[in-house]
Amino acid sequence: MKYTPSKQVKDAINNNRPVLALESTIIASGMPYPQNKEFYNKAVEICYNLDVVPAAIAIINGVVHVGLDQNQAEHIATDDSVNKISKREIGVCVQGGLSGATTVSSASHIANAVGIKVFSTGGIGGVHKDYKSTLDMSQDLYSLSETPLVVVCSGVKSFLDVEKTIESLETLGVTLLGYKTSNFPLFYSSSSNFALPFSVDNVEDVVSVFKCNLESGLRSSLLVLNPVHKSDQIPAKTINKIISKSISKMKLNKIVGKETTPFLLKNIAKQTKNKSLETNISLALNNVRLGAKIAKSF
Ligand code: PSU
Ligand code: MN
Repeated sequence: MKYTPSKQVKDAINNNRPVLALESTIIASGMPYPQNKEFYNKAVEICYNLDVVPAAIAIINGVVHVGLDQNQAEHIATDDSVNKISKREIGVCVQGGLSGATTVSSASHIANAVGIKVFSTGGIGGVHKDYKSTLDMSQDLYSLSETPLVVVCSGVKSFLDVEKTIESLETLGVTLLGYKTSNFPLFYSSSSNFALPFSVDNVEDVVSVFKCNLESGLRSSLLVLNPVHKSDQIPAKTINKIISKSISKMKLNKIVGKETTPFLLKNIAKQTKNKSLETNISLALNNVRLGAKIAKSF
């Protein structure tokens, strides 16, 4: 299967110039329109201001694009027929000539395959709270264990079991590195009681840890935990109550599988009068900024 980088992305990779990979599920279903498109435009602008080439990854009519133009981004941001494509579904999406937004698992897989080293997202997938009865654990975790990439995030999706996810990341051999934090950030909230054993406070150190990982033969990702700015966070106590209410409502409405994330995000946004959306945008842009700086520092 061939991947199709834009001319700009191809030139940058060939000339060893900084490129930052971005997933597109955050655009397709992580945020509503038009905030998703505005988020994308701002992300692109942040990259260009730092002389880094943005490479959002999406499948459009069976073609895997690395680097999207305005029309392609608009398609992903607005078209309801766009599928959510994880790593195992790249092939079926391409074969069927379909369109798909990439998750962390598929985007990181494709980014690595074309030679990109750094990838920014909002929150990764992980172990769900009802794992014991559903076995719902994101492919993201396995993908991170087999993809040598620097992945910048602000924790895991807000409604997951953080403790179990951290445990699984250890089991799967994914290195955790706090960026200016000594505890695992909780997506909407910048700190938690989960201690991170290692942290750094500059991008040069992120790059050198990653290089040491590669030199020691590791093929897993370096997960950089970048907390949301304190001024934009929602206190854990407040947001946890809201998340619990949303999960109850979801169970009442018998929502399962792929529908769970969009339902919960919409419901949390409604209950917080869109504050959760603002926080989500703020942390995701902050991760783009840090990811771009890391890419530049290679
Ligand atoms: N975090 C969010 N919203 C999202 C996602 C993460 O706050 O929409 C997306 C990311 O693309 C992530 C994916 O890779 O959800 C994981 O989905 P699942 O749990 O179905 O594997
Ligand atoms: Mn899942």
